[in-house]
Amino acid sequence: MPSFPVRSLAFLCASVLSAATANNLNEPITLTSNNGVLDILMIAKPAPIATIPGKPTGWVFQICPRPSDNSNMCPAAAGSPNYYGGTRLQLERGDLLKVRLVNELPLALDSDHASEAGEEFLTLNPINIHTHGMLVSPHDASATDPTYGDNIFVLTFNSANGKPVISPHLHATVRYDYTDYTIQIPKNHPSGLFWFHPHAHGLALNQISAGLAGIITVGHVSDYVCKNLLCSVLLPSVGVRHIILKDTQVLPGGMLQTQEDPDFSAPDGDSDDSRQGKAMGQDTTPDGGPNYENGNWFFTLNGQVYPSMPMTSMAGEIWRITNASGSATYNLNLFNPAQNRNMIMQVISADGVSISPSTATSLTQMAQMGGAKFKPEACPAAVGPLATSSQGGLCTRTLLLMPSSRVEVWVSYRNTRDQVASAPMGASAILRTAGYNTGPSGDTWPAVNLAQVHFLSPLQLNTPGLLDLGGEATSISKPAVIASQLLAANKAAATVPNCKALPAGHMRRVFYGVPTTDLDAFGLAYEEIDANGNVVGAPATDLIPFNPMNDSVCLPLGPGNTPVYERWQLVNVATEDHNFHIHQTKFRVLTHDELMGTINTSSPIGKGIEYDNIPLPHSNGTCGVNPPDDLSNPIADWRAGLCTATPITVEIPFAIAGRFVYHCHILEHEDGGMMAVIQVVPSGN
Ligand SMILES: [Cu+2]
Repeated sequence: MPSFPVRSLAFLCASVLSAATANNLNEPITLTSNNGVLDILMIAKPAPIATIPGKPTGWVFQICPRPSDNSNMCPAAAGSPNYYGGTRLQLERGDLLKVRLVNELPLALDSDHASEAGEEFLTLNPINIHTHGMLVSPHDASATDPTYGDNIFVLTFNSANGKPVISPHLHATVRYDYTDYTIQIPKNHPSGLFWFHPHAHGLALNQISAGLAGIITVGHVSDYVCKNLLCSVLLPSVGVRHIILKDTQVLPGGMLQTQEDPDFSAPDGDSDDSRQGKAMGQDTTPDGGPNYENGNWFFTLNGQVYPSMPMTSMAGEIWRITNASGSATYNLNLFNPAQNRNMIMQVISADGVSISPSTATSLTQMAQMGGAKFKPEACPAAVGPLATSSQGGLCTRTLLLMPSSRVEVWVSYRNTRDQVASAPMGASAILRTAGYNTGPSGDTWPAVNLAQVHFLSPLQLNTPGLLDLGGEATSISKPAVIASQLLAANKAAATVPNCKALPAGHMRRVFYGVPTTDLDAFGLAYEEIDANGNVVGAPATDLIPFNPMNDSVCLPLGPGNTPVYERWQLVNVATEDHNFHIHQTKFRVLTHDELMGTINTSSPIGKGIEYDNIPLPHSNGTCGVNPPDDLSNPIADWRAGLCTATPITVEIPFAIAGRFVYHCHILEHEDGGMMAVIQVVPSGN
């Protein structure tokens, strides 16, 4: 019977492979710029999601090259493109991104905020787009150029849905059916991973939860990975994957719920098979909410539920991961069942821009650089002659991705000593989110197994312990060069009377929390502090929900429209986590030592890690929840020492003029008011 084991092995391999290929993770649909231009039609429309059981109808961006007949229809596509998974726009530095955004969305019938006074227009489902993380102009349309930049103060309505009643809440230029955008990418824009999504205040959660998001890649991984000769020889053997994380709730009747409810599913202590790519609806909710029993909450990669990821590259893979969920936080790890622990991964970039680990000399500094997104570990040394090559690398076993976070990691099989090694036959791992609780008054995001990883290829012999990072993506993106590249747009930006620079040594302080006037809302508060931490001018008294008529922060660019560096202290007085995101720039988290020193404007963007969103951990204590009625003022409580917050101070270079926003990127909170306007004006000389 010598042939039996061979035949059975062959049969086994064939069946494993066919099962795997059935749901292998596909790359997103990709559109690439040509001769410096990417000119696309982006149609927001309803479509069945074929990759989710029951094929619920979501809202997707159908994207195609701009038709030569100038029509607003994409030609019929072959096959059944997975638009829900998300499209990738591949650009080069210096490119022009031209978008015609078309609104063919249906009414938004389950929008919570549409029932609020003055916000009824949200039912009409207006849309816009934001290029998240990009250093580009938010310019307005002008007499000579009817197109918009990365500007969220324009809303495109589908005229088939009717016309809005104009109210003060309608804080945008109203357009119908389509809007043209022209977004110039500076020549020194960092290479890396960014994304695009709608930014209509009050509807952002609904539209993104329904599927409206995709990614933007600028340049190439080789711009910042493997800049030395040894590593560059290896790079062609490193696979690259783009992973867009989305989540969507499907009600018991099969309808997709756009108003995502964090209480859709009960927390799950055990990791049973029912959580492969989805969490079940629960039959009771602690706050007496709807009954979601027999509903499903899908957690997809590129729109696919619990796909397989066969790793066939000879030197591992770089995963470019985007959290494109509306409100969900992912606490990612790669679990190796045979070793019963989470595998170590090298961090290549955070929020799309490569990190510069060479500036960190200790794990402590790395931890400060990493903030709360990574628990950094030294990268294990390689086996053999390349044993010293792990100097300076940042490795981790967990990735805390709050909404809008991106991370790039290098993944390869690891032996029991965490060293890069050839995988034994049949080695596999599970990409999973371990679940995350955002605080006493926060949300509990479920633990879900997201994908199966199969290590199928023996490792190339000369694979080092970590990939060399050149850091070019950050070192080229000097704010002064960005400002000079965008000089014309900066000069043309609107001016504001009495807009004054922040005095040297002063900081802006932004509070996050719940307004005393509306416990169902979210708000920010603003004040200025001097070098001794004393409040200058009007102190913040209460959290304020978003008011587009109130531009809380204004600053002019420096002489000759050069960048201005500011420090902002972010104070979360709420009993749940939030995060900080600001448009049109990136920022560094200051270490304690840096905070004690003075601003160093020659210290480039490019030192450490450049973020566009960071977690703000919840306060501990009783701010905002004091007797007799549990309605105390959280800011007053904080000043009285009733809670401890963990203020995070960031250094922000402002190089781009215009009107834009900063906000919490948990979109339930942003839609609920946790957003404010900032205006950067030209210097006038
Ligand atoms: Cu928040």
